[in-house]
Amino acid sequence: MKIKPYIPNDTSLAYSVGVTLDRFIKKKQDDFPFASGELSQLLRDIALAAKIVNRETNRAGLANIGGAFGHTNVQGEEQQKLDVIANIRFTRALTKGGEVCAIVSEEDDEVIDLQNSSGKYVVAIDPLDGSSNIDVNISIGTIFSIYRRVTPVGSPIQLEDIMQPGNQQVAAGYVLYGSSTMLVYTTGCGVNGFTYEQSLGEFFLSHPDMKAPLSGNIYSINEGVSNTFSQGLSDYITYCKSKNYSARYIGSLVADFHRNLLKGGIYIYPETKKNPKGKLRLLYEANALAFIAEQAGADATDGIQRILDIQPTSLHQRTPLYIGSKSMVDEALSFISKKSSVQENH
Ligand code: AHM
Ligand code: MG
Repeated sequence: MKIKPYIPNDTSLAYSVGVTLDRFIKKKQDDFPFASGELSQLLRDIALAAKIVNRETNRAGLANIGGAFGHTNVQGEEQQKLDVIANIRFTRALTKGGEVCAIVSEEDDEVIDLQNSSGKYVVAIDPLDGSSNIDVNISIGTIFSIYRRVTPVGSPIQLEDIMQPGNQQVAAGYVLYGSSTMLVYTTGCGVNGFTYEQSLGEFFLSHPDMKAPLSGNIYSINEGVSNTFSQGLSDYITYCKSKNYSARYIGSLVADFHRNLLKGGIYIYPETKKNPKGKLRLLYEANALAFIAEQAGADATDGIQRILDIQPTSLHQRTPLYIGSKSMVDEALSFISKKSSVQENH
């Protein structure tokens, strides 16, 4: 009997589906011999909830789960049914896993204490961002940040476990429910993206070691409220137009961010008359994307300081956000700072 070694046959007829998210997480864990595996499990829990939310979003038009829920959340925004469903799904997954002691969610007024003092991690999450886009079949997303608690494991959670600046994140990511569903995450060693293969029920590595272009020609901002922009920001937008940059704004942060990360561009949500401190939330929107941006070689600031260095003072704190290709963020900042110093001189 002859024994024949297996030689992979890389034909285009049977394309290779590659590395699953599970296998990738396990491989990364093995790189750290003292890792306990809890963070890996936590990432898997999030991926599982993402698959369920993906299923719910895909059938939203059929299952009477589109539309408003009839309540507003703590920020006074109308909750969609899918906001509530996604919040339940992620909370359940994070509770069952046992690695998490507390959750901060856009959909809950207070911190959720999971009464699991042996959990090492705190998760801040926007379960379904851009949810006003659900009913019109436009991409939406989930955004999450993971922190290690600072108080000893085994003791009750404290505010200091929750109110950590973004530079303390141990992992962060987003799920984009778009033309395909993707999960993109970082643990501080680069950024990797996984595409969901529906028929196999698995995320596969599709975007290894993602790097943002240093520059780009896309600017993403809600220009409908430009009459309340600062002079510096208005000048920057005029500059973008003079350079024939493309305006692209979906109104779903994850989708706008993801496109700009791949193609090169800047996303801006500034201070406006309606949202004097910006609209986006520091703990579960800006921080996660800022961590990913920096890990991919891009930048994120509030116009004055690095997003990741902002010390949070309240749970649902908002922040202006300038995020994207490094040189575009620098350019935007140079316009903004010029005008604010002129105004200060008056
Ligand atoms: P949400 O968390 O209530 O969904 O709001 C966040 C969304 C972002 O996804 C998006 O970029 C922004 O709000 C759009 O706001 P606007 O309609 O003011 O431009
Ligand atoms: Mg949101």
